[in-house]
Amino acid sequence: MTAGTERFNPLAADTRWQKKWDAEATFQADSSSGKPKKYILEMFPYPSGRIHMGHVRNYTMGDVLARFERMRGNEVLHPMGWDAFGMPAENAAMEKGVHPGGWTRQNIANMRGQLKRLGFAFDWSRELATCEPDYYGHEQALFLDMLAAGLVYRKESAVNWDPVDHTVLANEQVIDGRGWRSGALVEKRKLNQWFLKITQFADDLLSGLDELKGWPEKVRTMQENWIGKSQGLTFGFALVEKAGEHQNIDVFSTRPDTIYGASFVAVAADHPLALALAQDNAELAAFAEECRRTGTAAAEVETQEKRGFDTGLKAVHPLDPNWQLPVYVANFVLMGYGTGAVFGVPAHDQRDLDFARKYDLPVRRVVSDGDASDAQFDGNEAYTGPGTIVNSEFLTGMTVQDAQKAVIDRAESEGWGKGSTVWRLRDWGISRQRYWGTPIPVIHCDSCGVVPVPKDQLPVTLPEDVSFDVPGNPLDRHPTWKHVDCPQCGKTARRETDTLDTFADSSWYFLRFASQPDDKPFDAAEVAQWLPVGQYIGGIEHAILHLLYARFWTRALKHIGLLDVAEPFESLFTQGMVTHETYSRDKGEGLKPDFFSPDDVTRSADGAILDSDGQPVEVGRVIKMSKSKKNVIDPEPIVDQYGADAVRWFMLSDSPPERDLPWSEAGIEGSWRLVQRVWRIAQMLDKDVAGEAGQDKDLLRTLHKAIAGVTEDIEALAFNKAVARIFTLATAIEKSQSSIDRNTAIRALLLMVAPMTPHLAEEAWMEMDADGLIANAAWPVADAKWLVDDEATIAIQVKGKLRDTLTIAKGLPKDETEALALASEKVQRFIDGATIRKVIVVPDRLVNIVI
Ligand code: ANZ
Ligand code: ZN
Repeated sequence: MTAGTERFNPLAADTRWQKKWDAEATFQADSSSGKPKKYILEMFPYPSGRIHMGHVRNYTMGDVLARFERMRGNEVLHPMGWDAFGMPAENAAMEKGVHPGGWTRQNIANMRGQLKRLGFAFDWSRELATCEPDYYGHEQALFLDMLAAGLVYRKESAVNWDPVDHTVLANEQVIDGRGWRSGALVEKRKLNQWFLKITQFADDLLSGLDELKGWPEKVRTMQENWIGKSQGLTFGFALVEKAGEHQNIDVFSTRPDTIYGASFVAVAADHPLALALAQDNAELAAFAEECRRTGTAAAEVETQEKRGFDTGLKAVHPLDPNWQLPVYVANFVLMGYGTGAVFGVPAHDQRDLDFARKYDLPVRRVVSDGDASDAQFDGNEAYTGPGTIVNSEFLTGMTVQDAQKAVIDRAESEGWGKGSTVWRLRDWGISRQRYWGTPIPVIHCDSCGVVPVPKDQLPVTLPEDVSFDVPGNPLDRHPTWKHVDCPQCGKTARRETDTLDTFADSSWYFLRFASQPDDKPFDAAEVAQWLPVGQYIGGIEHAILHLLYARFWTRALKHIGLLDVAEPFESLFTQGMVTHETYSRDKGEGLKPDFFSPDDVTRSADGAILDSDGQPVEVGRVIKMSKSKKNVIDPEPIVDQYGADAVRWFMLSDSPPERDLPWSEAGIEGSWRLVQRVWRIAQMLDKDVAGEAGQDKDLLRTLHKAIAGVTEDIEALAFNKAVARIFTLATAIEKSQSSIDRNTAIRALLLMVAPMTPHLAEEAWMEMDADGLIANAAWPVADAKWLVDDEATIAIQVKGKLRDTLTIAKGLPKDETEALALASEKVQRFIDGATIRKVIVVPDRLVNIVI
């Protein structure tokens, strides 16, 4: 080939190299390799049908890292698969009359093709889809192991019930309290549901967060809050008069130090005491019903007006038999937390203060804010800070902390309370009354009860012949599927028709990627080769549930003895979103505006017009690409037009990876030009050069600084910085007059862009007559001597006499300076084979060799 093609042509290059990588199995991970192992993982996608820009950004980042780590000599596992069960497939089945399986598999085929066109270095040989029996069958085996280990149980619990469609609804299917399809008001129904005992690991999941130094602080805090460990005192208030069975109200408090500031006791609407009283109090029953309707989600409770119902009962203060407190049923007390009852301290808790002002209850200061310390508390803002206890008998004068301890000690010694820990975390309800999920592998027998499906009968596969024309669970109404014989007694029995929450599927997929035997979910020894995942990359939307569940499964499997790893993800990175401005037209009062796709709009400096009618549309804020706002750019036509490398480059270069990336036409065009510029630089390689290397010191300094910097940047996932450094180097190459040094720099430049723009890099590498694929080449290493700016001239003495001078890079380490000095021919002549007794190095100045 002559001087090379003028322009880089991705149309030809992209497929050529993609085929080559496939044919050579370049990115297949070898579990038995002796090289150091690195596991790079991006959160696997839901096969919705098409890849979106968020995927492209996510997978490009992981890809750069994976390719980089390979070039650095690691054996890299970088797999891809499909989180393929879930509601959208059933919705498609209902709306379009297709089979969820067919729909899902077609989507997977489409998206696999799209991913392949982007040239991601995935080990496709390990591809998996959670909807296939060879995945979910192993999940069923793990479920049975957990069941045997006592980590699974069944309990009656409330579900959302659509009374028109006669079906259970997922939380996402309840919109403003109504069923998403029927529009009917959703009811709470009690059903027997399966639970996983995540709370057994609450303490461990919490303390484990401390070790996760490679996780964003923000995510660790979110998990910590979700687990929600609270320490305090649980104690009983005696009722002055018995209410039915009830003699006592147990409360939980994190602030026992404020016990002398109590002004009321309140119980939840679902508290047994409230339920008992409501039986012959219609007014209370109505109030409780209203509390239930308005919701008890934490966020709602915070914002809604604090309201209560005075039961007329009185509770006795545990530290003063003459002190009686009114007992309320209140809408801000939740039944599912602590004991479902509290004592209220208005001066030091905002909810209690709002409540006290509304019902005109006493507000007594018991913690001094440093200024005021009298019992009279004015104002409507509770004081929740630290301070000295006041107006509190034996506690007065103590710090908040000491007073907490003092009250707990006294309660325990007098026997009316106990120090206790309360968790916000609840066990994980995993039952879904859905078709498109992993069947829960148990059988219900009238004689034997719940019987696990014997492992040799796994997988329990989903029936294919199901219909979605009527609401409800197709597994339940299937004519034959659920009718089986009991594996224990042989009598007629029923299969469980609940399927597993799809979060179960994503709680162990990273283990199956690492090891895929046929006869078991994974091999512990092989998993140990790869795990923990060195770098996990995904969206912040998974900061809580997915990551917590995956951490829990890993621990649970370790607990059972199936695994040796406790924390699955050593480092976590949450990338920013890809955003775009919106185009809309107001449709007048009360109506939702019309949104338009960027494809249908022509944007200019002064605004945008809709192509179809030539009239202006409103240009809105730059926000996350979403179907509802129609501000989505489909990656595929962009890849058609610019090739994979320009798209990848754009994903990396314009914003720090944790920030949002605004998509723009100008941006992708800029990337395209920069890709071409790298190509032109590659063409500058001069094949027949002679002469001495090391002449263009400026270039070499820039080169080695770029190598050191890019290496560091990629390690830190600071891709945009790496790109910037590459361009500094590009400019230096373009200016250089030394063809031999330039060649060195061009080779290194290509190696450095290889993880980012791999097709271009392979193409240029081939034209250079280099051996093999650049994907297999070694990552360049910076030469320390070029990393310092200035040079120093040093004197080299042998036995105190000047024998040579050398120009070296300033700041060169002592051992390297010494090595250079000893390498001098003149110096060697004076040493003349004698034993060197000592070498004195004064950095940047002098080397004295004593013989
Ligand atoms: C008295 C008190 C005084 C409280 C004070 C707070 C401040 P965290 O930190 O979230 O665990 N509480 C207890 N159970 C509750 C329930 N089921 N529903 C609503 N509120 C409940 O919060 C613990 C505090 O929340 C407890 O401490 C209790 O109010 C309230 F100056 O007791 B506290
Ligand atoms: Zn039986």
